[in-house]
Amino acid sequence: MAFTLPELGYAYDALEPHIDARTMEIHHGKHHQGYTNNLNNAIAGTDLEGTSIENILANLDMNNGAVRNNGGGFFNHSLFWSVMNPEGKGELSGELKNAIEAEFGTVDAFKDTFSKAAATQFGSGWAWLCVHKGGNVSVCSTPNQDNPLMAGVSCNGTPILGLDVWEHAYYLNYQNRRPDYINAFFNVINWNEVAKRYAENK
Ligand code: MN3
Repeated sequence: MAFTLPELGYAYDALEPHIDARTMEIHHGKHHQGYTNNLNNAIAGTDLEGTSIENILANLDMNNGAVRNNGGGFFNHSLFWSVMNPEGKGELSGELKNAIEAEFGTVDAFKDTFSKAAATQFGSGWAWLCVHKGGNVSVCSTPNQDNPLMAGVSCNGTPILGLDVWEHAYYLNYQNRRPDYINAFFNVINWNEVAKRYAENK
């Protein structure tokens, strides 16, 4: 059973003005489709075919560039689409908010930490909010399509919120202004989905 490109769950223009429709269309339809196709090609005929993406990443040979880059790309974008929705839908509350305040002090301090992780990731990569067994949360970033599920990566935990800071994620609308894109992301976070992932993985 090959991996398939997940549906967005909202229209390409649903995140405007924060993330523009053309960027979403190319990002989902071209970039994510490409990672999906290349992942399927990389695992075809191997023991990895038919296993879950989480299993593939947790047992990854970091020297296997095709699976590392495309498996990461497949998982990371699937998470990314799911943790966004149109502005004004859902807010941070409940046990996830408590965990964030326990770790960072305030929600604003969390946003600062997450924004810094996203802004200072040199070149292409991702910023993450992760949950650990017991319920603690942490923030980290990874280069390229790496993610915290990979055993060979310096940050760990289960990612429950991710922000793509590759230039392809923002360049059409924001050009070199990555900090503006990061600020805009906070307007479209689907906190209900992040809270669900927190509860499932704490
Ligand atoms: Mn991307």
